[in-house]
Amino acid sequence: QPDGAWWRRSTVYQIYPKSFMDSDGDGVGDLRGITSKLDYLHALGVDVVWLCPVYPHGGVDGGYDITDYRAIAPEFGTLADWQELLAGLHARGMRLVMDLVVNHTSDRHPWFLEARSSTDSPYRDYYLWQPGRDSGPPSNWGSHFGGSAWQLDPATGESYLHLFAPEQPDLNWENPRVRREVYDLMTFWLELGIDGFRMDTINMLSKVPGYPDTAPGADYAYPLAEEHFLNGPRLLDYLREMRAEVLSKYDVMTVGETPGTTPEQAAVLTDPQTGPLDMVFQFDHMAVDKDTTSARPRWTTVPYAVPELKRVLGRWQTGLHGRGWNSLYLGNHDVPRMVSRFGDDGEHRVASAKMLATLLFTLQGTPYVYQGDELGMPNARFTSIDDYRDVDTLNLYREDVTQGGRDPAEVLAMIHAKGRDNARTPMPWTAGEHAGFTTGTPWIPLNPTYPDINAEAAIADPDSVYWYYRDLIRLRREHPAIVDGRYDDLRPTHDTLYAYLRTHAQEQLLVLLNFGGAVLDLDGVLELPANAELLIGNYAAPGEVPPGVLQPWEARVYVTR
Ligand code: TEU
Repeated sequence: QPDGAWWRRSTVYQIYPKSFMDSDGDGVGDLRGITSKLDYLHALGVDVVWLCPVYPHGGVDGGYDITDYRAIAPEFGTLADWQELLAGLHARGMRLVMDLVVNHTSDRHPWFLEARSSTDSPYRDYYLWQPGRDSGPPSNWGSHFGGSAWQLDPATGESYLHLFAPEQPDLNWENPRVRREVYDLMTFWLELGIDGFRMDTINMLSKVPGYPDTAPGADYAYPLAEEHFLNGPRLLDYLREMRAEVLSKYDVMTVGETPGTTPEQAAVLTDPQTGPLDMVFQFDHMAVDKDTTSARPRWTTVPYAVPELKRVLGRWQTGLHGRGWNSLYLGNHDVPRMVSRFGDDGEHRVASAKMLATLLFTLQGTPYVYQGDELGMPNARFTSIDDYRDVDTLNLYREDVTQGGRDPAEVLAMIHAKGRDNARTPMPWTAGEHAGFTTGTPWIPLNPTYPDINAEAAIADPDSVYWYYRDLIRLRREHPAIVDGRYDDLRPTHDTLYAYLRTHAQEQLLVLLNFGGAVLDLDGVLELPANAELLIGNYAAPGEVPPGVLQPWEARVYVTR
């Protein structure tokens, strides 16, 4: 992994295939739809596309419950369609990263069907089975989607572990045959010419032996036992074996999804010489707006403190500098829209979307743009639970409202703020029927903002969020300080100003971000260097704005040489 590795200089664009572009009118996005939009992606300037799962699946978790690792789900197309997409990307100088989901399979995967048929099945040990305890589950571990992480299987009287839905049984990585299966399926896609893997929940592969109970949650019967399955005892062995057996033979990038990981652990995982992965998705900044005292912090929202956001991002900037590599993201298919969550999706939507993009593109790491964020798409507020599709959201509603008798309005408010469907509505291409996404009925309602916020309108407007992303993507390519420079936070405790330096042998960048809707007077706070040249900003052209004052959600990047 040399310093010049291409993935350090790349911008990645994440596609949620079900919602990107539908070519055949069935209301579900597909591969030919994506291929029809390659010129759009190329014009934006992205280098790499990460495709969320397109494999045959059980229909429970948006493709993350796979039934066949070596094929394409019929609603997305055929392997030939996929090869055409890959060729189209490569012809334009772009690369393709596939999702690797191997912590669990679908319960309809042939391995699991075999495994559950009897305790003697040769596939039994592909999964994690345990006898119950005192007529209850084997341990108190909770699933990410609510309820126990153990599912009793009446056929054999044993329970299997599922860290996500019951339809997503966890694979047994202790079993060398399971590991061989995974290495072989990875090789299958690598031989077809892909450029890397995004590895789903990759730091959950190794569970603490014996599944010890975790501390009980406040009013939550089955707490997440993260300390017993995140970065477990054999994780590094498995990933090092995977690198030796498979990845070391190809010039590809890998990004591991690693919740609950510290910069120190990430430095081990992504060490340029010995690390098994190239970069990680860390989650610390996804926690700044959670109420951590709640029994279920994931669904809570509190206003985030800017100094806390700076502290968390800064800890990763300095912690990995020269030691490993990080990904930069503010949104994806699992979290709300970045402008609604960290910015202002009302009056200052455009300015704040651009300001947040400036942050994303000027830190050290590889930036990930989630589809629609380049348009400044806000959260989708649906008024009825019937409009939502996500298993996680529907489980919450069932547990809290249907079974728990809680006020539906309260729970819908939580879903508006934090639900995963916020990011999963169809990509708005035009102001026309179904936003140009499909000629049929979309599988989930459109974001009602599409008549104003769509790709066609954005491309026609030189001041749009879209054009600003294009500029940032190009800027990042031209400035070694962005990719390789040191990071220094200039005012870590200021309540609304985020000001940092990126310093490199040849140049220094100064980034100023106003995190708020109030005008920010820099007098007495920070002095601008005399020889600074403005590289990019989200307000008027250089010279047209008073330099000593930051406008609402203003962003500026200066260079000094
Ligand atoms: O997400 C795993 C993850 O770590 C969680 O943050 C998850 O997003 C959250 O618990 C759900 O609200 C990955 C995928 O990105 C996600 O879409 C899948 O549902 C999950 O793994 C299971 O494969």
